[in-house]
Parts: sequence; C-alpha cells; structure tokens
Amino acid sequence: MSTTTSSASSIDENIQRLYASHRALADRFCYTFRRATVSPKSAPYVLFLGNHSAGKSSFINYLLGDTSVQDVGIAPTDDAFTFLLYGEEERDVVGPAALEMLPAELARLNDFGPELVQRVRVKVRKRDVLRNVVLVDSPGMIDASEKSISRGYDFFGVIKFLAEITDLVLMMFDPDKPGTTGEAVEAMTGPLTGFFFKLRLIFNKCDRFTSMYDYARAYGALCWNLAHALPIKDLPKIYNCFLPGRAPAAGATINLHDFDALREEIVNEIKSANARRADNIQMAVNKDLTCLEMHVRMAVRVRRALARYQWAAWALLAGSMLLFTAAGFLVADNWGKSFQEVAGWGDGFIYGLKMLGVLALSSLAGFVFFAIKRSCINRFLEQQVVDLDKTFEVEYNRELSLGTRDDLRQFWALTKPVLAGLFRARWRKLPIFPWGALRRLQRDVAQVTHA
Ligand SMILES: Nc1nc2c(ncn2[C@@H]2O[C@H](COP(=O)(O)OP(=O)(O)OP(=O)(O)O)[C@@H](O)[C@H]2O)c(=O)[nH]1
Ligand SMILES: [Mg+2]
Repeated sequence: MSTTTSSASSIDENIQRLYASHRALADRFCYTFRRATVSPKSAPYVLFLGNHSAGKSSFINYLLGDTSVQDVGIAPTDDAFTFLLYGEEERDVVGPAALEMLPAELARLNDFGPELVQRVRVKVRKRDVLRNVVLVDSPGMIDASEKSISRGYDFFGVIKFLAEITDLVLMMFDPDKPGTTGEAVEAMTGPLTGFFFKLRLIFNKCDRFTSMYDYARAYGALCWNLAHALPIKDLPKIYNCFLPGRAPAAGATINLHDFDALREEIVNEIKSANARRADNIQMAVNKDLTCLEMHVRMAVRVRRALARYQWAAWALLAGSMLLFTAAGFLVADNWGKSFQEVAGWGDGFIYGLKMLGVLALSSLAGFVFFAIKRSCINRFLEQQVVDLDKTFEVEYNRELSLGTRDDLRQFWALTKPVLAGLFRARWRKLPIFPWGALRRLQRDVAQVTHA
C-alpha cells in the first residue's frame, strides 16, 4: 500500500514539475492546459454510457451482485449521473450534498449549473467491487428528434469532462438501437474523440437473438454505424455480451457460451481499472503537452507568415509615401517659381504654401495607404485562418507522411478552433520566437511519450 502511495506521489510530483516548467510558454501563447486535475491517489472511475435501456444500470447491479441498487426498466429510466462509492454505512445522497461527497477532482461538475447538480447522485454501498473502483452510471442517450426536449445542461460537456477523468469508458449498445441513437453518434464524434484508448464498446443483450443470422445482421448494423461515427481507421474491439439469469429468447438456436467469456473479460477490465490509472494520467499529460507543442508550433508558423506580410506591407507603405511625397515636392517645385527662383518674402510665402499643400496631400495619402494596408493585413489574416488545415499539413508533413501519428489529427481537431479564435483576437501579441522553450517542451513530450 505504502509503495503504491509513494509511487502515486512521485507521479504527482513529476507532473507538477512538468507543468510548472512549461507554464510560462503556455501563458505567452495564451494556451490553457486542458488536463483535468486527477490525482493518482484517488480511486479509478468507470463510466457507463450508452443508449437508454442498453443495460447500463443492469450491468452495474450485476457487478454489485445486487439488483436493487440501480433502477432498471424498458422506458428511459435514469436522468441522473450516479456515482457508486464504497462505504460502511449505506446511503443515497442527491444534489449539492452529493457533489460534496465526491473527490475534489469532480468539483468542476458545479460549473455545469444547478440543473446538472440536481442530477448528481451518490450511492454508498458496502460491496467489495467498489473498494477498488467508483462506478458512474449515466442518463441513457436518446435520439436526435427526442433531443429537442432539452436536458437543461450541457450533456456532452459533462460527458467530455467525465471521459477526461475516468479510467475506463464503457459505451453500451443493444440490439434495438445498434449504434443509431443520435446522441450516441454525437458523443463518439464529439466529446469522446481523443479518449478512444479508454473506450470499450459493448454490444449487450446478445441473449435476445434467436439465431446466428439474426445476430449477424444486428452486429453488422452496429459495425456499419460505428464505422461512420468513429474517426479512426481500425474498429475497436466490441464486447458482445449479455447478463445471465434471463430465460433465452423463444426458439433461440444461438450458443451463448462464447458471450460469457467476453462478459468476464470486461468485468476483469473494470475490476483492474486501478492498474490503468497511472497510464491514463500519463496519456492525459502527454495529450496536453502535445497539444501545447502543436499550439506553439502552429502559432509561430502562422505568426511568422503574418509578421513577414506585415513587414512587407509596412515597407510598401513607407516606399509609396516616400515616392508620393518626393513626386509631390518635385511637381510643386516645378509649378510656378522653383526654389532657385524664389526672391523675397512674397515668393517665399507662396513657395511655403505649395510645400505645405504637398505635406497635407501626402498625409491624406498616408491615411488612405494605411487603411489599405490594414485591410490587406486583415484579409491575409482571414486567409491564414481559413488555410489553417493546409498549414497544419505542411508543418506536420514529416510526421503525417510516416503514417504513424493518427493521433496528431485528433489533437489538431482540438487545437484548431482555439488557434483560429486566438489569431482573430490577438495575433499581434503572440511571440514570433519561442527560443529554447519549444525545444525543451519537445524534449519533454518525447520523454513522456516513451516513458
Ligand atoms: N435480455 C436482456 N435484457 C437485459 C439485459 N440487460 C438489461 N436488460 C433489460 O433491459 C432493460 C433496460 O435495462 P437498464 O439497465 O434499465 O438500461 P439502462 O441502460 O440503464 O437504461 P436507462 O437508465 O434508461 O438509460 C431492463 O428491462 C433490463 O432488464 C441483457 O443482457 N439481456
Ligand atoms: Mg439506467
């Protein structure tokens, strides 16, 4: 136990050190660290997501060996996020008091507003399985048409936050809705992007099939839908399973024994979520620092292009002004009496007026040239923002051409909107030269990646 605690402390210290050493660079480039502050010392979380009636709550009851813990039913049953914790004294708590019972890293749930906080539930149960893991049940996902009835809080924001801090995310489907509910697809294309390494797909209720043909059709439909929803090349493993203790479907000819083995596999994954915690924390740090590196590299590349354009525009403006003024003086000098021909106060006064006129005209031209320069720079900036994808392909050409870094595109999907907003709002404030800070960051990213 003490070895675990001391290794958790050393992970914590290393992370703190890493973040402290790159915070100045992040601040200079207006990058907000994304990693949720998860402590390696707290119990791991397993998050159950999926269509309504996919069997999330039933699976949790099965794990706890108690059918009375979570309510189950055919109709959408749960509208709450339920955290099942271990405790000697069993009790149920809802709302703000429930949030207070949860570890500090979950306090950010408060930011999603009272509608969510009222739907946070804690159930303390004295079950062995909960000694090593916190189970999180979630409201069932519904179809896009049903979604018009608002949940009253940012459901996908909550999913994203929980996916960040949890160690295992189980996404459950059932034969009635094999991956087709709008929210399930939206979750996989949105908030779960970047967390596929901790995502396990479960095709539940396989005991409902009457024949292999029946099963193959539903499984095919699930794979088809997932292929469209998951922005990754390889389909992750799908755990086909069912919960025991139910009478098989009438006339069923399908052999369910193989599904038993897959259920046990997923149960073991849940029970050993503890072992994944350090890895998950390291992955989160790696992702955050890689995003920072990407943010800085791309910011510097675009900032330099903008700086070059700006300098060229200033040079053009200064040159045009010089030419315009010189030409003005020349014309004014040759118009009426030239400088050599000026004799007396009267001539001098008229000559002075001519020159003042030239100065006034060139100031006016200066304003016009300046406005043109500004609008050209703004147009160039907008073009740079529109072309961010192309710039990314150029900047990461070497890494992408090797074909080994699919994750970079996922990181880019997170980084791009932030950079676009940053360029539009304050590109002039971004540094052009990160000096050695970027190299130090790249060295640390490489170290974390290969640790
Ligand atoms: N045949 C069969 N039925 C199951 C299985 N697992 C769950 N069910 C049934 O499916 C129905 C829905 O189960 P729940 O556990 O309430 O589903 P849920 O995903 O929690 O649903 P929501 O809370 O509405 O999101 C219940 O009637 C369960 O008895 C299974 O493996 N096989
Ligand atoms: Mg439920």
